[in-house]
Amino acid sequence: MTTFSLSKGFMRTLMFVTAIFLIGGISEVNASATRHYTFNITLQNVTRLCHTKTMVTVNGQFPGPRIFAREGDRLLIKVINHVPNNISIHWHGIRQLRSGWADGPAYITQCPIQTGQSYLYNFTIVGQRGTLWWHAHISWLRSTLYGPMVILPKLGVPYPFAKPYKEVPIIFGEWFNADPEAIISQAIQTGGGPNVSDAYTINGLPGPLYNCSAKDTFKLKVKPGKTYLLRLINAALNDELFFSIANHTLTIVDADAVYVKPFQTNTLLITPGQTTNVLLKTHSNFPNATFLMMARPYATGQGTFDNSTVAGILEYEHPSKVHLKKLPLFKPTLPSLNDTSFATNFSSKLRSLANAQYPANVQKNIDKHFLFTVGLGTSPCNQNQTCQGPNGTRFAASISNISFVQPTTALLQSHFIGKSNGVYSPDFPYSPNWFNYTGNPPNNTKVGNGTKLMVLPFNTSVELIMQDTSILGVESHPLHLHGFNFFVVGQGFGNFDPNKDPKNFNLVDPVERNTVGVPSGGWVAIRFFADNPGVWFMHCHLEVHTSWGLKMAWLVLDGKLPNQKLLPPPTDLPKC
Ligand SMILES: *[C@@H]1O[C@H](CO)[C@@H](O)[C@H](O)[C@H]1NC(C)=O
Ligand SMILES: *[C@@H]1O[C@H](CO)[C@@H](O)[C@H](O)[C@H]1NC(C)=O
Ligand SMILES: *[C@@H]1O[C@H](CO)[C@@H](O)[C@H](O)[C@H]1NC(C)=O
Ligand SMILES: *[C@@H]1O[C@H](CO)[C@@H](O)[C@H](O)[C@H]1NC(C)=O
Ligand SMILES: *[C@@H]1O[C@H](CO)[C@@H](O)[C@H](O)[C@H]1NC(C)=O
Ligand SMILES: *[C@@H]1O[C@H](CO)[C@@H](O)[C@H](O)[C@H]1NC(C)=O
Ligand SMILES: *[C@@H]1O[C@H](CO)[C@@H](O)[C@H](O)[C@H]1NC(C)=O
Ligand SMILES: *[C@@H]1O[C@H](CO)[C@@H](O)[C@H](O)[C@H]1NC(C)=O
Ligand SMILES: *[C@@H]1O[C@H](CO)[C@@H](O)[C@H](O)[C@H]1NC(C)=O
Ligand SMILES: *[C@@H]1O[C@H](CO)[C@@H](O)[C@H](O)[C@H]1NC(C)=O
Ligand SMILES: *[C@@H]1O[C@H](CO)[C@@H](O)[C@H](O)[C@H]1NC(C)=O
Ligand SMILES: *[C@@H]1O[C@H](CO)[C@@H](O)[C@H](O)[C@H]1NC(C)=O
Ligand SMILES: [Cu+2]
Repeated sequence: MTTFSLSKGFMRTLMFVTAIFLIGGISEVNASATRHYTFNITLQNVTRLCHTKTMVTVNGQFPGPRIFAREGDRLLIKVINHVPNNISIHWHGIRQLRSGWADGPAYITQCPIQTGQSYLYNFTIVGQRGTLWWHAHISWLRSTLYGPMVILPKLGVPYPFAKPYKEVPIIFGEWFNADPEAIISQAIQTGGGPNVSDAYTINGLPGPLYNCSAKDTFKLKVKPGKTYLLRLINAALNDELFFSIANHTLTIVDADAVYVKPFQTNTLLITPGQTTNVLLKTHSNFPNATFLMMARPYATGQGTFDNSTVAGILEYEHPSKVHLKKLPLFKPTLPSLNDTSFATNFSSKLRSLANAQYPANVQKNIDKHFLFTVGLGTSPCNQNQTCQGPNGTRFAASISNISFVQPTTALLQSHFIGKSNGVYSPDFPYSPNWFNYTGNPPNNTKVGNGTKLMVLPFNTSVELIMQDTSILGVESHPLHLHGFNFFVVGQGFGNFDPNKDPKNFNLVDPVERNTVGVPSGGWVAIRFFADNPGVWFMHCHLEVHTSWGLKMAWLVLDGKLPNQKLLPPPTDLPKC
């Protein structure tokens, strides 16, 4: 048993509040181990855009601490709740093989950790390496409770690309001048859309394009002629983001902690919940210039959104002290805010590496085919209340027209102890009544509701079509599946055609990931193998849509063999 500590190569320089983070040689993270972390959930005053607010943090840090591990490691993370809110933490993208109790979504796999209580998250990282992240999984607390998980390959196993000189986690977030918990609770009460954020952030810093924020700028200092590995994470609450660095090309090498066939691009798109590793090759000579890296949203819905831009600075270190401030500053050109053709083109370039060492084991014989609609809708206003949703209703969202009703106890525990009556029903509707999903919207926008689970026998091979609808407007929805990676075998616009579209599926090298954007006004086809017993949440990673009910859960039953069964819960599992 060893305890990992930040190594000497890990440096943190503070210039005003401008922070630079670099990871040194990866060999400094020692071989396979059990790694211990303590997450003390505390309140901390943090100032951005000249607004100081008291926020929920891990160990007083914003963004939260980084977790470093290697493939094969066991992680033991003790979360102690010292704030008034209920807390749970999700390890986003971790497969959690037979360790569903550690997955984290509140009321799905665990009751939340109450004030004064603690819970030890205990899981092993099996067959995964790359960048993932952790975040709170209750209400909107993930707006301040998030951080990177850097999973290195096993010691001695190289990357399938040249070893980078340095590695840099870059985590995008959203800053609200107000308390996000108050924003979402007010929206739920009124039925209207929640207020949007005031800024985007890079590693917690909004950068120079906002008022009163120039000193809070992420700055990456680089040397000429080197390759840097940027570990990008979109932790924003409600917005997909375009990202680009002026005068530099990025090589995408990984998506959601799975290697991809490398390709070059000036701009990338990353949805909330997604991660991607990219190589940044610096100019071979000192360029006599400084460069901005910028991110701003890709937005397809009808609602208002934060249309601002976060910027960081890429600065070349020069041996002789040139006046860096006097150098010309170049800005990248980002796609327009609604550039769906960029989104389509970019996602079509993502292919699994699919070589002998990292094969793409795409499911070929499908046991169960499902089509779920995903989209918005309305639910009726309470009597005597005036609601601020469409035509005096409340905004809602659904999968297969079921707006998920959060239970008051955890689904996984109800399943495990065999007491599901009154908690959930195992009758999630797998196929909606056909309508012209992406045509003129139906005049009835009302959604159904319930706590319904889709039950899968152990080792079911699943194909799922997720079909966007035009109800209240088409929109891209980044759907995230817990407990599994899936292959994205096809996507298209309009209505999925079961006779025509499967002929074009890519079963050779489809990208394998845990979060995929359902195209605005289109569909996506994914395949996964249900080899992990437990209750697995699936939801839109736009938090506002999740709050409106765009979520459901799969129940994967135990297999016959002893090693195919969910283990009993840990003794410190929180109670509701
Ligand atoms: C956690 O933070 C609280 C409040 O700051 C402090 O009282 C407590 O000692 C901390 N616990 C640990 C284990 O660090
Ligand atoms: C935050 O600032 C307020 C006002 O100055 C102060 O009362 C409070 O104790 C501070 N909270 C923390 C956690 O530092
Ligand atoms: C973590 O889980 C493993 C597998 O269930 C178990 O053997 C081990 O005792 C647990 N560790 C702790 C500290 O609870
Ligand atoms: C950066 O790109 C712009 C626009 O393409 C170009 O005009 C400029 O010369 C480039 N600057 C450097 C330092 O490469
Ligand atoms: C670098 O740029 C500055 C300002 O534009 C200019 O004065 C200087 O001559 C340039 N140096 C070189 C080596 O190009
Ligand atoms: C952002 O939205 C505001 C308010 O709707 C608008 O005035 C502004 O022009 C927009 N900015 C951009 C860059 O689209
Ligand atoms: C995208 O936005 C531009 C400018 O705001 C607008 O002219 C155009 O119609 C929009 N395109 C789509 C497909 O909505
Ligand atoms: C609605 O208001 C009426 C008249 O004020 C009252 O009689 C009724 O009980 C109210 N209904 C509900 C559900 O609050
Ligand atoms: C709201 O009502 C108007 C007029 O009755 C109707 O045209 C429109 O479709 C309704 N919108 C929604 C979202 O129900
Ligand atoms: C669905 O609606 C679209 C747009 O109104 C229309 O072009 C298309 O023909 C419709 N499809 C079917 C199968 O009715
Ligand atoms: C909704 O559409 C149906 C079928 O097109 C029609 O019969 C019905 O009258 C419409 N309802 C309203 C409220 O417009
Ligand atoms: C579920 O739907 C029923 C029937 O429309 C409605 O009365 C109830 O309020 C809904 N529940 C929730 C939590 O939205
Ligand atoms: Cu969504």
